[in-house]
Amino acid sequence: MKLSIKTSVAALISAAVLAGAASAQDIKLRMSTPASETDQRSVALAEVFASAVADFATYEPHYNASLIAQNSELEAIASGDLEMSIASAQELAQFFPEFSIFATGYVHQSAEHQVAVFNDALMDPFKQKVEDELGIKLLAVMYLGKRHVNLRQCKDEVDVQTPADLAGINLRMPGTDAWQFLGKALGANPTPMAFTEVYTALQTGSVDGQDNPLPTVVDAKFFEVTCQIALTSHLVDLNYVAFSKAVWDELTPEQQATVKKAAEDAAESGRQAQLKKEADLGAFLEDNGLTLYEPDLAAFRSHVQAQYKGSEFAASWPEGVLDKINALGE
Ligand code: KDO
Repeated sequence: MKLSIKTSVAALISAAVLAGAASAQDIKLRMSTPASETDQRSVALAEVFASAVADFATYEPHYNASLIAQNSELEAIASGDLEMSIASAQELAQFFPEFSIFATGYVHQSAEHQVAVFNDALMDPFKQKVEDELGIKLLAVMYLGKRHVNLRQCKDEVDVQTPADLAGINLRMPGTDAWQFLGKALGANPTPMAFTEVYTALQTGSVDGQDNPLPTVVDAKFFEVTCQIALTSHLVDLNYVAFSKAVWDELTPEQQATVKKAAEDAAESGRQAQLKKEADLGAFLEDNGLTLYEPDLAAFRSHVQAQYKGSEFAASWPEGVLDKINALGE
C-alpha cells in the first residue's frame, strides 16, 4: 500500500514536471511581416533569435504579409492574435503621433545613430507609452537602410536633381499618414499601397516609382521593372522588434533577459548583413541596367526639412527631443 502511494506520488510529480516543461516549450511566437524570407531582418530573426529562445519558445515566422496585412501587426499583437512583428515608426505614429520624429526625412544619420537613439534615455517615454497603451514591448532596433527614389522612367526621361523634378511623379509610399507626408515632402505625388503589391504596380505602370533601400530593391526584384535610382537617402530607415507584453509577463526574468538579448543580437546581425548588402548592391544594379546617381542632396534635405517645420507632425514631437537626437549623431 505504502509503496503504491509512493509510486503514484512520484508519478504525479514527474507528470507535473513534464507538464511544466511542455507548457514552457509551447510558447509560440508568431511573427508577421510584409518582408520576404530572404530579407536580412527576416534571416537574422530566423537564425539568431529563434535559436536563442528555442529552449522555451518556438519562433513561427509568417512572411509576405501572409498572416497579417502590412500596418495591422500592432493591432494584432495588442489583441492577442500575434506575438511579434518588425514594426515601423510610421506604424507606431498611427497610435502615437510623436513617433513620426523617427520617421522624418533626414533625421537619423546612420545605423549607429539609430542604435544610439534607441538606447538613449530619450526613448524611454516612447517605449513606455507603447507598452502601457498597446501592450507591446519594443525590444531592439533593426536597420532597414537608406531609402532612395526608384523610378520606372530612365534618367533621360526624368532627371531627378531637386524635389521640383519629382512634381507629378506617382510615387508609391506605404499607406500611413507619416509615409504619405514624407512622399509629399520629397516633392512627389504619393500613392498609398501595400508592399506586396508594389512589383505588379511598377510592372503595369500604375505607379511611376517607389522608395526603398537598395537591398529591398534587389530582394523584392523591383530592379526588374525599374530603370533608375536617385540616391536621395531621404530616410535612414528602421524597424523595431515588437513583442507582446502579455507573453513577456508570462516569462521568467531569465527568459525575459534571453528574449531581449536574442532580439538585440538578431538586430546586430541583420544590421551588419544589410550594411554589407547596401555597400555591394550598387554594382549589381548597374550590371542589371539601372542608372544610379546622387541628386542635389542639399536641395532635398532643405526642402524636406522645410515641409516638416510647422507641420502637424512636428507639433507632436516632445520638446527638445529633436535636439537630443541630433546631438547623438556625428
Ligand atoms: C515598404 O513598405 O516600403 C517598407 O519598406 C516599409 C517598412 O517599414 C517595412 O514595413 C518594409 O516595407 C517591409 O518589412 C518589407 O521590406
